[in-house]
Amino acid sequence: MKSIWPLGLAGVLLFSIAPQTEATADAEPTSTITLYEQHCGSCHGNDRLGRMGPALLPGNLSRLNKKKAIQTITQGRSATQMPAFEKTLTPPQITALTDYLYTPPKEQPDWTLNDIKASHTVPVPMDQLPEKPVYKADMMNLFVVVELGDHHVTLLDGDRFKPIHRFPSRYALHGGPKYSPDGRFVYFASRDGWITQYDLYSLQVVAEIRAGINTRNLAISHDGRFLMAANYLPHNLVLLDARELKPLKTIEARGENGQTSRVSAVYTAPPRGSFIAAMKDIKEVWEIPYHEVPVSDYASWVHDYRQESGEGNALKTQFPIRRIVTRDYLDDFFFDPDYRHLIGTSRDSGKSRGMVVNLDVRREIAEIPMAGMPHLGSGITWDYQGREVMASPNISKGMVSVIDMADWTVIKTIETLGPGFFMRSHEQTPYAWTDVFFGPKNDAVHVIDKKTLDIVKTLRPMPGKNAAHVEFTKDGRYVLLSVWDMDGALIVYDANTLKEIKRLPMKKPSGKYNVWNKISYSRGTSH
Ligand code: DHE
Repeated sequence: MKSIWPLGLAGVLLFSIAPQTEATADAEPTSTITLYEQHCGSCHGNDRLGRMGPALLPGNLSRLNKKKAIQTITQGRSATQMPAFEKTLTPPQITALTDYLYTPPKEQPDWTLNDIKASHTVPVPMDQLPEKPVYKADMMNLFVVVELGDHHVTLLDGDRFKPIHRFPSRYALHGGPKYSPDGRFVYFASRDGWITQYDLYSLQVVAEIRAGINTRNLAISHDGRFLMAANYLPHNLVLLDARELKPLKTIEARGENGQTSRVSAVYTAPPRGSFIAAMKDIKEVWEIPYHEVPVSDYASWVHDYRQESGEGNALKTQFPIRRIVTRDYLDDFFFDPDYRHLIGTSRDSGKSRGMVVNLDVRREIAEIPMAGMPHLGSGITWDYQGREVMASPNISKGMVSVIDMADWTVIKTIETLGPGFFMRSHEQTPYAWTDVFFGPKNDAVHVIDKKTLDIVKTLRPMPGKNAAHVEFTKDGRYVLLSVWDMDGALIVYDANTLKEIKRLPMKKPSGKYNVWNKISYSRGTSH
């Protein structure tokens, strides 16, 4: 691997993204690289390989023409942390920066299977772990809470709402951490490619590996054998053994047309025994079955890895790719509860529609007309008047769409105080919660009655501070909500009375993940 940022450079620059100076026509001429480092480097990396923001190399910009790139730098990008630079930079400076982004780097960055293997560490091997937890708690009602503000994770007792432990994470964890099927191990992915396996019994890191340079997310097979990481850079998927993160295989994201692609995300489809990955730069969805892999073969690959440090022969033929060609790119997607359908959207098609892909017949079978930019990845489902509905927030308009999953019609559009990012519910609660993540009213959270589809209450947990992302306790009786601020908090509400129960100060808490809700694939949460 060539030219990578120093890994120890924690998030000191993270909050310096906002434009700081006023642009003037007679500003001193500045070299483009200095300009880039001054305004873009803290989020996208001085080497353009991505940090909190994505990598900015020509190979990752195939869907963005220069005109759109200029528009993005000038006006910012909705649903991301990308600010507008029109008050900071002059039009010629923006054009120069854009040209620079489309200039290939001196050395093409790469991260091969050998690089991945070389990054692998196992501080505490599995056979040295204790049999029982080193503390007392209901292990099924634990939460991990990601604190983005100072890159830490808090492990919380979900009965008493007391922190059990707080430990440093890799820089910029993103996406939901994934649990092993028994809930003992949790796996985190950071935007700069690190995968960490953490033991919730003994409170220590078991293994770590760098699976990519710029990573999207991580999925774990429902049988707990495999992990798959989806990358923006390089353009690939990386298969790991979930026991101690041994790397098994890299799968290049190359379409039928020969073009390579960033991977939008990868998820597990438990009833299918497959990983499902959507491509970002080619119009394809991939199903990669793992259920056909016999346990005995799997054991022999691990043996191969240990003995020869190479890919086992069996690996070369296993994990076939089943391609589904779609009409549009899939940036964001969701599944129905039995994983027969994938519902996806393209963020820049301007067509505002959801594509429904049947994974059995492997083609698009319906289109859902939807306004704005639905955030399907945050969708949830529940029973409504005897049918299954899904609800999705919208990252460009103040609305929640409720969709009938039998005929794919929008049965209600619920107006909200602004565009939202996350939604949550639980089988045992009458309510669904949605935030108003973007816009001036982002301190509000709406509570929707799942029977009437009306907003019944709007809470403002800390006026003036961004309230977002809730998660329920195992029994659905309490809701934990984040206030996304360096002086933020995790606030616990009674899920029925909607009264505040407790407030724990935290540093920009982002997502929180309940062990039981995740391993039981609750319909009210993300998977
Ligand atoms: Fe996320 C989940 C993509 C920006 C916080 N986000 C996800 C997932 C995807 C995704 C595909 C599901 C992964 C999983 O759980 O396995 N996110 C994207 C984007 O494409 C987008 C818009 C632009 C980008 O920069 O990548 C984006 N996301 C953000 C943010 O700016 C957020 C608010 C702050 C951050 O951490 O960068 C953010 N995303 C989250 C969180 C989850 C997430 C907290 C997990 C939600 C959950 O409950 O599972």
